[in-house]
Amino acid sequence: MAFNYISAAEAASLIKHGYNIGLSGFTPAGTAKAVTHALATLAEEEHAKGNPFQIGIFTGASTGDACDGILSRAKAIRYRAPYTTNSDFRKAVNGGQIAYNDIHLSQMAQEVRYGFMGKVNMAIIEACEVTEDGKIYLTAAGGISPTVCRLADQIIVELNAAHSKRAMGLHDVYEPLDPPYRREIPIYKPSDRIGTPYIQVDPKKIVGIVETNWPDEARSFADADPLTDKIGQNVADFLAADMKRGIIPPTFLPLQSGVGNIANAVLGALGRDKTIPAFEMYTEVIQNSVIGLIREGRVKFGSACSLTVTNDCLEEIYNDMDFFRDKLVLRPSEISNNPEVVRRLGVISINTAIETDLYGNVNSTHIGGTKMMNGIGGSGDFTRNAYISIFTCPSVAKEGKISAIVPMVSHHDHTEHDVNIIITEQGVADLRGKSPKERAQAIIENCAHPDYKNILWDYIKLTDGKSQTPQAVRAALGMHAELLKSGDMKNVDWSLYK
Ligand code: 0RQ
Repeated sequence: MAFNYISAAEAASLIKHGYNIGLSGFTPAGTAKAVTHALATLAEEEHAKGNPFQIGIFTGASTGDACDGILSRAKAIRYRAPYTTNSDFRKAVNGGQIAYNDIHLSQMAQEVRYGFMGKVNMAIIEACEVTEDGKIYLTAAGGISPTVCRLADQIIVELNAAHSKRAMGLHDVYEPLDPPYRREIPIYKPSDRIGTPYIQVDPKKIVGIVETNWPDEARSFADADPLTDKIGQNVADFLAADMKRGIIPPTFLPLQSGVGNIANAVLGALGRDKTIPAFEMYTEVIQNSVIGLIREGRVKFGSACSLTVTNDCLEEIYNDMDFFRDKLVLRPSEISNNPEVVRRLGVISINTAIETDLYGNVNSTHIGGTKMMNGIGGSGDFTRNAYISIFTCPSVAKEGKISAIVPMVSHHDHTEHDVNIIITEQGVADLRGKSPKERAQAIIENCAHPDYKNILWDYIKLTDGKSQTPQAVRAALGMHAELLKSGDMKNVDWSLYK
């Protein structure tokens, strides 16, 4: 069947006010860019004419400025799920202009299938190749593309020449059946492939192909600094010690690691620590550091949802596919982050906290309990099901005016039942096998910044000190209240709560 090659503006004109669009991508990797750009222009034109124009967006994780940024500035987004990192989107969400549904990334595709978020009218999928019989070959991310392609009434393909056709074969596309017909997901090791390297669609649903040459908006991360280096080293030392005492098998276990500078520093430290054997990754995002470790033979295999790497790194991978082909696989997010598989493989998860409380509850999403930062991402998918779940963060933020260790988190993402280890630059709190009161001791002594240790112990004195989880309910958010009042948690006056 001959496809209809159209411009991005023509493609955008097929999208109507009120539509829900399903986008490819996971992080800025592999997201649609050209049609969303044109859609922002269309929305602005419609708004100028006094017409409403807003859409719902279903995607894999964060996108880039060419989607979340430009569409939120154009006031074109009514609803969006899941994770995002864009600052303009964040402003619009916290300003009450966008309905944002921050769900676990592994659940996104199935909740769309279950109909929780409404119909998918149009899928916009970035591809490196599409065949006349309807095989779509994705670029740098799996995301929720298989699901939205199947559910959408119509599909637009952004055929992006910035992604080499050598990406063909990177993907393992697999969509589980829904209950009551779902079976086990037959992945028994990170390198298992269980699907096809393409998405098969009915070619009649492809209403247009937009040819582009638009590189991913890859972020490069800051070089490791002494703080992130120390956190990374603490993680590596902790894992090496756990292996030495036989908790982690000598073959090691697959790792998952979140996104960002700390994650990069952690992987750097793990790569350098030769007491840890070469390991595999069963993770959601592969960053530059992992590619380096694959080249060095320190990472044997990487299973992920996306290659969130800089463009020169991506180019390097595409140019050397003969080397990488049996060392990398990209999966849809419901498989890369699948709780069943994570638990079966015994994945060690490493994610980032905004704040953690004395008992091991973690807030990864909200500043001050109300303002959305990014979202939960895949951190919950992995944490709840991990062999060992680790959270890292600097012990303080904003020049020490904020302690990341607080009496009670201002928002709960990961509960005390799921969090095993907390690591800051100060040290490691091993919460495994401990009661809440024992956890508080470990967290204050090993993880809190020295400026806050006495403040936290003084808080404990306000409690009865005996209950299962000692809290002084009125004072529990006292450090947050002080931050709002004076701008520095250190000024908290516990006598006000006696
Ligand atoms: O503020 O941007 O003004 O400098 O938060 O913090 O330390 O630069 O760290 O970029 O890794 O972000 C948890 C948000 C950390 C991120 C979070 C302020 C701090 C700074 C950013 P500035 P850093 P990061 C992966 C899996 C979601 C869960 C997860 C995240 C800014 O890692 O979104 O891991 N995680 N998902 O100053 C007030 C505090 C603060 C604070 C930090 N306690 N109070 N501000 N900040 N702590 C994603 C995927 O699944 C794809």
